[in-house]
Amino acid sequence: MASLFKDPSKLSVYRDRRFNGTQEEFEHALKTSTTVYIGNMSFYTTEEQVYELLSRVGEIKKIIMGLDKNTKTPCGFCFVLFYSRDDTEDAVKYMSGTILDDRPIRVDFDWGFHEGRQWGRGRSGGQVRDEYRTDYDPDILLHDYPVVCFIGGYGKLVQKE
Ligand code: GTA
Repeated sequence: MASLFKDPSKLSVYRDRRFNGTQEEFEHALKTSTTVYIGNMSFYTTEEQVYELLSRVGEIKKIIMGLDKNTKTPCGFCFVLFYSRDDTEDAVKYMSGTILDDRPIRVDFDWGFHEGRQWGRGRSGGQVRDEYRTDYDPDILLHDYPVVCFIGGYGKLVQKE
């Protein structure tokens, strides 16, 4: 696992298309940031539950819940800001795949939270990938968990986060 963190291009397969900079700058941000993205969360998981779980790896500065931009309700992701880089790396190492509210969460390095990033970018208001839940896309599946799961009680079958 340690070697994974030495190569910034392998820190995350996710590339935020709204990051306003070069690939090098993006990779530098991933390598130094103290923010993680958590995906594949239940829509019913609360900030308190996230705090309870993630504070096991380190002291948390802030949690920002991801919200559906239309309904303003949680839509399955959040950002967790730590104080230290070591704790950030531990969150990715040890918390990814942990079951929270019956779902294996995905903890990913993030380039840093900015106002506006808390909103789902999908046309319906939620996350983009939820709108593709019946499609098979090997590129998206590669880095994820081989599970079929249900999104937060709405009973919609998704491939994965
Ligand atoms: N650090 O993995 C992540 C991550 N994700 C998935 C979202 N965010 C992430 N951050 C990190 N790691 O601030 C962040 C975003 C934003 C917030 C909400 O969460 O930076 P979103 O999920 O609603 O929108 O973001 P995003 O990130 O633009 O969507 P996604 O899923 O990556 O989609 C990117 C492109 O791939 C789109 O063009 C979409 O049409 C296409 N796509 C996505 N899923 C599929 C699929 N299954 N099949 C085909 N195409 C797909």
